[in-house]
Amino acid sequence: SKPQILQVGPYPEWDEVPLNAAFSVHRYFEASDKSDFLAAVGPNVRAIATRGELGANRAMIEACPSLELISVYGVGFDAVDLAACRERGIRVTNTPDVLTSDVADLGVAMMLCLSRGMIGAESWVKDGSWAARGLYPLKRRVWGRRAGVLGLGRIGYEVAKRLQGFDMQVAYSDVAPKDFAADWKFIADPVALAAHSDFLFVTLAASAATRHIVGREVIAALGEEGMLVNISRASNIDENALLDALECGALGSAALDVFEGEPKLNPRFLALDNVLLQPHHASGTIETRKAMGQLVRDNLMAHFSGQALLTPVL
Ligand code: 8YV
Repeated sequence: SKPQILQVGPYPEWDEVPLNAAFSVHRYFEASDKSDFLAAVGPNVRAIATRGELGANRAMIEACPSLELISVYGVGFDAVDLAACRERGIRVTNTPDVLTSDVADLGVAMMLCLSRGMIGAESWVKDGSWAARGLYPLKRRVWGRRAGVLGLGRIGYEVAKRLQGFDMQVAYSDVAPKDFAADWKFIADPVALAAHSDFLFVTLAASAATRHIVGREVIAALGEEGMLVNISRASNIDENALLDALECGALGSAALDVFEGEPKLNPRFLALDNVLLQPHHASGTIETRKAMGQLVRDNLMAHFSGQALLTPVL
């Protein structure tokens, strides 16, 4: 009698237990033949529990004719086919707010880590270079320099606040100036923002409209001393343009938490020494992931008990 749900990707144990207690769960990620599995369980599925980066595509949604709700474990819902949901009146929820500060923290940590060369510096200690070769090469400061925030939403705002705390000069780009951002310079055009920045943070919700918004022009404007930090989605950046610029030094460096085709990434990234590569874990703290899992379940529970969804997208 428990509602049947489709679970697209794995969750931590602390989420699996209560999810399985409340629902009859079909574990898509464990099926060896995904389309056979969907054909078998799809007709009974009333909700999908997924993850930000996995989403739910049209084929999956169509295989579930009784689908009522998609509950996303993540703030980004770009991987959910919203058009397919709208056509059928399927509701969608995400997990905003609970992850904002952790995502901002990781973005700023990546900037500091890469600018000060902390990964290489640790190797310098561990491999004996400090004793054998002497002082570690000098790196670039962060405080006092110019930071651009592309997309001043919830996460961009928390990034900007932190950068201000580091005594950086903060500018931002968005569709319009924000009332709450009077301390920060508004620069509408992303290319102009990049030209004005030593560090450019990409904090935009991804959509078809933002695809490759960081393209060759933005990257060229950021320039050979500039650093790009991406804690949003890979699709916001033209990855080939980024790789070309990093390889020839037209862009100084990049700190990236997201990649096209992740968790596999373009091997060109692995050959670079002007990058900091992270495994899409900006929201990955125990505290935040527990809150995200709770919100996924609370939305499912609200739906099946006829209450208002807590954090609806659709
Ligand atoms: C992932 C994210 O969802 O919030 C988002 O949009 O991309 C992340 O929080 C997380 O890796 C869980 O799947």
